[in-house]
Amino acid sequence: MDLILEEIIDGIGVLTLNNPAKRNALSLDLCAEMADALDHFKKKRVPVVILRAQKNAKVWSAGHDITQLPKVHHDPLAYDSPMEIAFRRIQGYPGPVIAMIQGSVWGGATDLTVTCDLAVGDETSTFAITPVKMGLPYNASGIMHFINRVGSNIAKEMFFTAEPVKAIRAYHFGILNNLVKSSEIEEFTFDLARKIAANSPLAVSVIKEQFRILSEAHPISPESFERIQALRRKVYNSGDYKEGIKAFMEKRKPQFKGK
Ligand code: LCV
Ligand code: LCV
Repeated sequence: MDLILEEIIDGIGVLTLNNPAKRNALSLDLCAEMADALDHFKKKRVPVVILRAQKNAKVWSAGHDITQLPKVHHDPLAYDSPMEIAFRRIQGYPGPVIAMIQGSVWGGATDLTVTCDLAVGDETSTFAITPVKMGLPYNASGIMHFINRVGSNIAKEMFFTAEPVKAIRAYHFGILNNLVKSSEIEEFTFDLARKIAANSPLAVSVIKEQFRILSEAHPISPESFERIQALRRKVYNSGDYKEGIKAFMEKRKPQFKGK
């Protein structure tokens, strides 16, 4: 079954998350299909891509497929994991990828949203980043996505509380470029995409790549890099991480012990 629907409508690429039974969880297969679809669009020189869920979805995406997270002693967000590969495909796509959000967005899917170039949401959209709910160490590039988008203090509030941010605040925080009514979001987003597609695709793609290079220009010493890795290893080797996953699978609240 296609976990990602791939269409080209009026010259605009449209990717639809298509696994509502699993709340569009970012499974290994769904992420792989997303990366492939972007490769197909790139070959067809599609200038702008819209990433959406099915119309009026209650849940845009439930985030990383928790049943596929490594149980313990493995990095849950490794550089070569399908979700991270899909994120880098979006960043490297030679044209804007616009997230069109209806419904609730969880965990890695909120990272996906702030990794996209633009985001348009309706009044039902909410955004939560949830590693602390599972005792999980988020990764450095993922944290940078949030700092670059909303700034440190807002990003810390989101990471420390793991609470969903509602549409109005998401708009004020800059998670959303535009907040429009559910009834208007499709037309609004397609108009935005068409406006961009009417400009020079070469200039747009080069300016996007410049943004990427400049926003990632954070010199970090090898020692700092190793310290980040050691800190994260402590977390994904911890009993808390094991308990976090187990609690989700058993559909109960986790009992964290801080080690
Ligand atoms: C696998 C799922 C999921 C799911 N994985 O429907 O950011 S980090 O670091 O935390 C990162 C590791 C990450 O992204 O972790 C995932 C964070 N996601 C969440 O915490 C959201 C977990 N899901 C939920 O809270 C609920 O499912 C929501 C509120 C999204 C939807 O609730 P609703 O009552 O509408 P169900 O919970 O009944 O879910 C429907 C089916 O989707 C599966 C869930 O197990 C169920 O499957 P079955 O019908 O087979 O029981 N599902 C939902 N989320 N992230 N599977
Ligand atoms: C030379 C001009 C100009 C002009 N240069 O009056 O950001 S980047 O990367 O794009 C960067 C390279 C950059 O800054 O590119 C320039 C971007 N600027 C624009 O796109 C605005 C171009 N101008 C216009 O859209 C209109 O001129 C505005 C809306 C500014 C004003 O319109 P209005 O009808 O009041 P006219 O267009 O009739 O212009 C009056 C005179 O000013 C000249 C224009 O050629 C005209 O000269 P003549 O009377 O000799 O015909 N002019 C206007 N803008 N950027 N010349």
